[in-house]
Amino acid sequence: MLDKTLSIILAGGAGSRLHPLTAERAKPSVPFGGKYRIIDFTLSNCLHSGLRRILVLTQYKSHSLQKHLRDGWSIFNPEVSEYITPVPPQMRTGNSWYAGTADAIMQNLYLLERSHAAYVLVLSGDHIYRMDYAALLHFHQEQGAELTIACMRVPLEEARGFGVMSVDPSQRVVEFREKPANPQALPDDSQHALVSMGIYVFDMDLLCRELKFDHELAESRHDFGKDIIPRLIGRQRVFAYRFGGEKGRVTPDRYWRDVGTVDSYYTANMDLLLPVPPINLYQRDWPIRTYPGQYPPARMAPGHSGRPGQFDNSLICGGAVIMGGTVRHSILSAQVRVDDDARVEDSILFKGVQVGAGAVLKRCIIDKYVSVPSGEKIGIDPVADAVRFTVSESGVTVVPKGYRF
Ligand code: ADQ
Ligand code: ADP
Repeated sequence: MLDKTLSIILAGGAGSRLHPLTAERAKPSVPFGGKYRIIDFTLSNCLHSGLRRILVLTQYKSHSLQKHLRDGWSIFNPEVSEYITPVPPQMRTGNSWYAGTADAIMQNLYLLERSHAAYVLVLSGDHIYRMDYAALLHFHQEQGAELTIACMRVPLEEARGFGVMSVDPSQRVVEFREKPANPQALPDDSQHALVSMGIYVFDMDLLCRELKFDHELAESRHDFGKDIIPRLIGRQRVFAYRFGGEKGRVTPDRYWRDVGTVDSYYTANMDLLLPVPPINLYQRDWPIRTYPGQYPPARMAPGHSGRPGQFDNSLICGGAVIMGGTVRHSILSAQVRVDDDARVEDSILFKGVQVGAGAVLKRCIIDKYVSVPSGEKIGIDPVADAVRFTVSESGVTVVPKGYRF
């Protein structure tokens, strides 16, 4: 089945709720976990699942993403480059950009038709998870499904941000509502709902037919969740695949995050610092690939004061230097520098961030190459920060790329 599957990663959405991290880059290209970009998780899943025909559909602010795919997934990992094809928007069906997720594929229908694949795996480029898609494809075939939607339980109050579904005992989907105001709970669990992960396996024939039909509908938004899927329920064999049911893995995969907002992005990063992180970056049979920057070793050293540089429960990438500062429960990307008596806590510092002597950072995300002056305080007073920066609902302060103090 793997040979007969074409994988399509949707990587073109605007990611507006992740602003300002997406001010200059598409969401799949936002740095994650110190050395990765968000899309690396989905691409690694594809490779480790044995998928070898992968299209990445780009659109919004795709320069950074294109560069990452070229450098991380081609030049520095040449053995995988032949499997992955970035596709720019080409306006093949008219004078417009992709209107919605289904339109993104419709505008590239010629790539589907000439692939001679039997199945299309539709994936999103902005989720953090580890998943063996081979098990999903196997389920699709076993059920004789025409469309299979990967799904999982989430707390009821979170469900209104997703496609919410109901299934019968054979796991056939009997109802699908995109982002309902009042999501329906599971029959056996009043606190949770079953939601779509935005991961679909389509029979090629059904997908091509439906995309062409949808293309002609003036009132359609040309979106899988809003238009295509609700229309197929009750008419075609649509099944739900419960994520986390795969057998034979060292750790059961139950962790999946749509990092669509600053708060969900921040929390998913911080999850990597839990005593047992829910996603294992160290599993040798499932490495997350990325751009392998060439950096000198990370270094902790005494600063000018003679006090030692320290860190505790943090991820520290190559070339980072902590000279007399203290870093706690934080993620430091490559080439970050923390000077004398500076304190960094519960924060995420992107590549090349400089933290001057005595500065204090708490619950911050600082974008690439920002230089924080000596003595500056960020994240201590959210009201004052909100005047200068973006502060999330839960009080995480984001200092954007290019910010000058
Ligand atoms: P959303 O999270 O709202 O819902 P959506 O904005 O449709 O997802 O984006 C899905 C993926 O497609 C993202 O990776 C995005 O970057 C990409 N994308 C969006 N617009 C695009 C465009 N015009 N061109 C190319 N790519 C584009 C969906 C489903 C829900 C489900 C959640 C799970 O509709 O039912 O619950 O995903 O996260
Ligand atoms: P961003 O702000 O998102 O990093 P860029 O336009 O700077 O936007 O593009 C970044 C991408 O370029 C990275 O994802 C990475 O794969 C690639 N890249 C190329 N050279 C380097 C480098 N020397 N250091 C880090 N990333 C690099």
